[in-house]
Amino acid sequence: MSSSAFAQVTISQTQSFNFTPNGSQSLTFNKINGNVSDFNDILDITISIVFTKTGGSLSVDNDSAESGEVTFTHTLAGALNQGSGPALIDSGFSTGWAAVNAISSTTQFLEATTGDPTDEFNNTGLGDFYRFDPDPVTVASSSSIASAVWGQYFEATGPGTFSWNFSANQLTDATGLGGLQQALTVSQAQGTVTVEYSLIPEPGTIVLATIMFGSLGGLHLLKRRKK
Ligand SMILES: [Ca+2]
Ligand SMILES: [Ca+2]
Repeated sequence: MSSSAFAQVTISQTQSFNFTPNGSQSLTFNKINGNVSDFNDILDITISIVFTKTGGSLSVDNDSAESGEVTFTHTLAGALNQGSGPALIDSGFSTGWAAVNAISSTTQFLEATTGDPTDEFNNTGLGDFYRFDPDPVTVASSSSIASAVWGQYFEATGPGTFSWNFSANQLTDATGLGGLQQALTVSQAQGTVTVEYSLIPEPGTIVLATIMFGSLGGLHLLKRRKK
């Protein structure tokens, strides 16, 4: 095994969420114990989101006198929010990667209204009605955090934690005809957020070095590599 194979440590933490929109869930992660300057090298901080929307529905009652194609859209708009936690600014100085939309859509032909009241939603079960039950949708997003804010992920005085929250809002739309009455049920928001620290510990300064190298021989290899 080469010395470089010893050198890099990747610490991965994953937290899961599962809630009913509209809402949010707090996710707590560990900071790295030490100052940024305690480390020989910080290679990367990567955050990954996997977001799944399951269930929910969108029903449409066409109350217009016209028939035609109607496009149903059933979206769960998710976002990882910084709150009081470390900045979510990526290496392109954007936070846009932290917003994830799980989108389902279908286009259906609806008949003209069938005699039901034209000022309210009715489940007629006839040709002017359709219920869209979308399949589960999973979207993923991942980004490397800007080095300018890496210090926010470290705790100089010892082990520390931080919390972000993941939020999800249900959005629906039906377009194509006038007089469309809509009724919806919300999806469930489920998924994970993973924080990965890739770094090279400074020998002797932190527990991480012991865990990774397990012996003085390993530490010696790292020291030699730095010369
Ligand atoms: Ca109708
Ligand atoms: Ca109606």
